Amino acid sequence: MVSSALPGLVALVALATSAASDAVKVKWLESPPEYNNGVTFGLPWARGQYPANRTTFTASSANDDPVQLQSWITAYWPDDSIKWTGHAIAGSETVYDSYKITPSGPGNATLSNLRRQTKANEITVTDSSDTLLVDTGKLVVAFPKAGNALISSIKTASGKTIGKNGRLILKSQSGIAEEGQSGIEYNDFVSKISNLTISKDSTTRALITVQGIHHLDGNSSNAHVDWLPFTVRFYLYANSEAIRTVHTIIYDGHAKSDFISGLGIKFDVPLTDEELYNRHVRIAGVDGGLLHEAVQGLTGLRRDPGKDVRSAQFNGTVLPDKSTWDTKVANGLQYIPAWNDYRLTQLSSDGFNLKKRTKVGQSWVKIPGGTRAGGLAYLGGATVGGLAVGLRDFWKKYPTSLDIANAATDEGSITLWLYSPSAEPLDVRPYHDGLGEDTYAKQLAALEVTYEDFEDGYNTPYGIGRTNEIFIYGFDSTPSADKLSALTKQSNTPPVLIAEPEYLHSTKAIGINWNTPNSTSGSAAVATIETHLNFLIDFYEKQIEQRRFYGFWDYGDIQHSYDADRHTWRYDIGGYAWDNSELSPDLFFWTYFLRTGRADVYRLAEAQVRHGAEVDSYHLGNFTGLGTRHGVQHWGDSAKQVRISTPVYRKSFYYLSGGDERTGDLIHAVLEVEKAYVLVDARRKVRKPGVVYVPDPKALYLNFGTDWAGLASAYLLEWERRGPRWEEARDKLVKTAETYPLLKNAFVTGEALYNSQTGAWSPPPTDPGNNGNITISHLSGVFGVLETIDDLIHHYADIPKPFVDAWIEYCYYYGATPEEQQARYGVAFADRSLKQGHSRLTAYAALKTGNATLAARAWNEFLTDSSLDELSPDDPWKTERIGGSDVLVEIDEAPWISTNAAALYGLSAIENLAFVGGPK
Ligand SMILES: *[C@@H]1O[C@H](CO)[C@@H](O)[C@H](O)[C@H]1NC(C)=O
Ligand SMILES: *[C@@H]1O[C@H](CO)[C@@H](O)[C@H](O)[C@H]1NC(C)=O
Ligand SMILES: *[C@@H]1O[C@H](CO)[C@@H](O)[C@H](O)[C@H]1NC(C)=O
Ligand SMILES: *[C@@H]1O[C@H](CO)[C@@H](O)[C@H](O)[C@H]1NC(C)=O
Ligand SMILES: *[C@@H]1O[C@H](CO)[C@@H](O)[C@H](O)[C@H]1NC(C)=O
Ligand SMILES: *[C@@H]1O[C@H](CO)[C@@H](O)[C@H](O)[C@H]1NC(C)=O
Ligand SMILES: CC(=O)N[C@H]1CO[C@H](CO)[C@@H](O)[C@@H]1O
Repeated sequence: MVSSALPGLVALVALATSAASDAVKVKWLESPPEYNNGVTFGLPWARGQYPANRTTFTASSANDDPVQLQSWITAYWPDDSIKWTGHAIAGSETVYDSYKITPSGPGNATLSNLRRQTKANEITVTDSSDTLLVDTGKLVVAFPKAGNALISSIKTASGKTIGKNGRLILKSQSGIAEEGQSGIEYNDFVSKISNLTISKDSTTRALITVQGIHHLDGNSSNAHVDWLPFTVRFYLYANSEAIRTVHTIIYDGHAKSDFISGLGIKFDVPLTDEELYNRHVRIAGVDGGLLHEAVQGLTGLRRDPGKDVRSAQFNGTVLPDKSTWDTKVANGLQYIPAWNDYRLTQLSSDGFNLKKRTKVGQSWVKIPGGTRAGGLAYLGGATVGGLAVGLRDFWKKYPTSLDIANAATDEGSITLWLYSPSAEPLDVRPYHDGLGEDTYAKQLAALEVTYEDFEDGYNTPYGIGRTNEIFIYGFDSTPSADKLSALTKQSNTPPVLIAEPEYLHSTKAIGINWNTPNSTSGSAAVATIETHLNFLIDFYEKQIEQRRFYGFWDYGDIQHSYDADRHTWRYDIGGYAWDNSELSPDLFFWTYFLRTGRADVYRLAEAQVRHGAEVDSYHLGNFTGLGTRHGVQHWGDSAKQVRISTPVYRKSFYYLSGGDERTGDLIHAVLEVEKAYVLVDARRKVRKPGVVYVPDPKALYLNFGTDWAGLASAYLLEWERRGPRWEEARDKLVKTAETYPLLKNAFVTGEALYNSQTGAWSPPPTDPGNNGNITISHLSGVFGVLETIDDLIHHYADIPKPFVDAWIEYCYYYGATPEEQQARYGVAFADRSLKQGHSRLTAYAALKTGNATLAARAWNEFLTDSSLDELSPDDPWKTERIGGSDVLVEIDEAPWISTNAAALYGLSAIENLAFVGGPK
């Protein structure tokens, strides 16, 4: 801990922090963690406040004990002031309830002093030709630059090697034996490193990024190309015994012949020189529970070795010398079996099995299992130390398992399986054979019945991804059970530091489309809305649990619509099954979190980011940057659009997490849709036959809401982040702002030609003379376009006024009377559905024009929509319990809720309150 080591510094830091009254408080999202192994978080800053090139940051506890900090900028305002920062604090013995982050300029010499004084706790990196050595003060970790092992060794500060040869493993098979296929090939792959990078500043936090691919094991006589590319990020903090690991794979196999049958990470654990009775196995069970075993157990025997012996073994401490034991036990040791292998398998979200054996070739012995395992395993010894490996959301992402092997030999191992080899192989083939839908006409006819938009070749998992968080802990000796239990909890709920909602809001760096609940508004209507918002959040949290929205690919998603007859979500009906972010529940959850600071909502929204950005989006191939419309399989539907992959859904998590690097990559990758639009024409099935359109990068026929908005969000984030293409991204947004209002009917044009090389818009092919086309779609306004344009307007202060006016006009006219539409555009709009969801556009127009009548119109639209995709005050606002033989298991249902309606109600309520206050 810095404070106790540096008493002389306290005064200086107190000076710095009291001088700047601008210190920002961050506190733990949940209760303070028992152990602080280092943490990263993000903070927003108001425009113009802190010049990017002249600001430094320091951290302290609430009462000014200095805390070691590393800071970096994650976003800039256009005037070069800081918009968002990322910060890392080092591991520490003391865990404070909250921290103060203080920005200051170069004049304040105390800061450089602080920096120098805290250097003792900094990470050291030694870069040699073949290895990168990172020393946190507690662990020394060697990362090879080539070969199969991602980590060649992990040593403790005292020099004990407690982990070796950390490598990825993959098992696959070319067919399914159960289906009567013969000649199936079974393959084993290991990781092969292509490259390794380390973060530039690695003082408090070092980030090592390893990329590579899975390569056929050297012993194999089969042939298989390298596949399943991976990116694994290792986060190490000064003074920390933990390595946070973010593991990403992209599926690039053939769905019909590349079945993953095991995916994991494996470490060897040296055990030479440790007596079998001093070796310990710990496996996390349920709710903090732990399996306590010694490889050679001395409890429960016919003869008692002595109470101290038993108690030390149970505790995991060194046994008293053998000479002090009861001789019957000491002399009979060779007859006490040593347990070499342990295996925990979690094949569903509801139960796990556990077993052990003395060696290969002997029967397994069953150990009582349980419901939901914590997902952490430890192997080590009382004197040689050991290693623990844990997977976040272990049971939620079933099928998973943990293997401890060779614990009775000189070198044991721990394998964490992200996909359990005990499960059936991972099947990513289409769930139906096409049903004869070989023409667009038949596909559209099928859409009429099942709401599924099918097209052969588009139902492909090629290019989807999955990211998992793994925690690796190193110990000098077997840690206490309580400690491993606490670390299991932290691996599943990694500690998060976050600023107060009022501060986040005041900076205007994360949208003005939400505000904190106004408890003094005194309005019954507002109180009811708050109750309903809370009801919806609770409802989805409970549905995830009751309906078991869990699994390797599925966790993080929710479902789309309900089948009241069967009392189940329509998990098997075409476009009604997995939601894939339809109509932006993501924005509802994130804005609800921002306004309340509720931890459960953060976790809900975080899991959705990790799912939607990975599984529902493409990272390789023709669809890179696009996402998939809702369906029975996350990747099954043939509508590939950026409305699903849009970065506006990831922005809050990205910035609040201090710039989570994987999410940053995904946001950047959405720029690739410029290329995807040339290969995938979103309206190929529904365009009028007379309209000729050949996709061309200089003239892409796009909808501003479902196509451009997602790309615009990617451009805006690239600009804010100053990513590699930021100037180009900025210039394209500027060009759009200049050219879009030149379309005769601006946003009411709906679809027009976009030049992806310049950002310029021109009239659609149906109206080359720009006489004014009108294409209104209820979908244009409900995939984050308002939120993206508002962010753009706020970021780009000099945005041309005609663009803003054009947007306000669209917001005004979508819900205006047919007479007003007629008067303005010569026709009344045909499509005016999703009225409640569009009330937020009306409220936005009211905010921007200061028109109180319009504010009333917004609330009227919100409260009196009576169509399908809305929720009204007259709805029941309660669930009903259904049991007995009507259902598989007892559940609570609310058949009057669809996720479309919930998403639109939630986001519109929050935005209307923020834009115009409550209904009068
Ligand atoms: C810092 O940024 C400001 C504003 O862009 C600029 O005027 C100034 O020259 C910069 N100073 C340094 C030292 O780079
Ligand atoms: C690292 O290798 C991957 C291929 O595995 C490649 O896509 C990526 O661009 C490389 N990155 C660097 C920084 O060289
Ligand atoms: C084992 O732990 C218990 C509880 O902490 C303690 O009371 C006992 O003394 C320990 N036994 C040994 C031998 O360390
Ligand atoms: C809360 O509501 C009251 C009453 O409507 C209003 O006067 C006040 O300005 C509101 N406060 C905020 C922060 O919006
Ligand atoms: C990608 O697009 C190209 C051009 O349209 C097409 O020829 C090719 O078949 C597509 N590849 C896949 C895997 O769909
Ligand atoms: C677009 O404008 C052209 C020419 O004014 C007209 O013929 C065509 O029907 C319009 N199409 C739409 C979709 O409004
Ligand atoms: C940029 C900044 O925060 N500078 C501060 C340095 O400390 C003096 C007082 O010693 C403050 O007045 C400055 O604002």
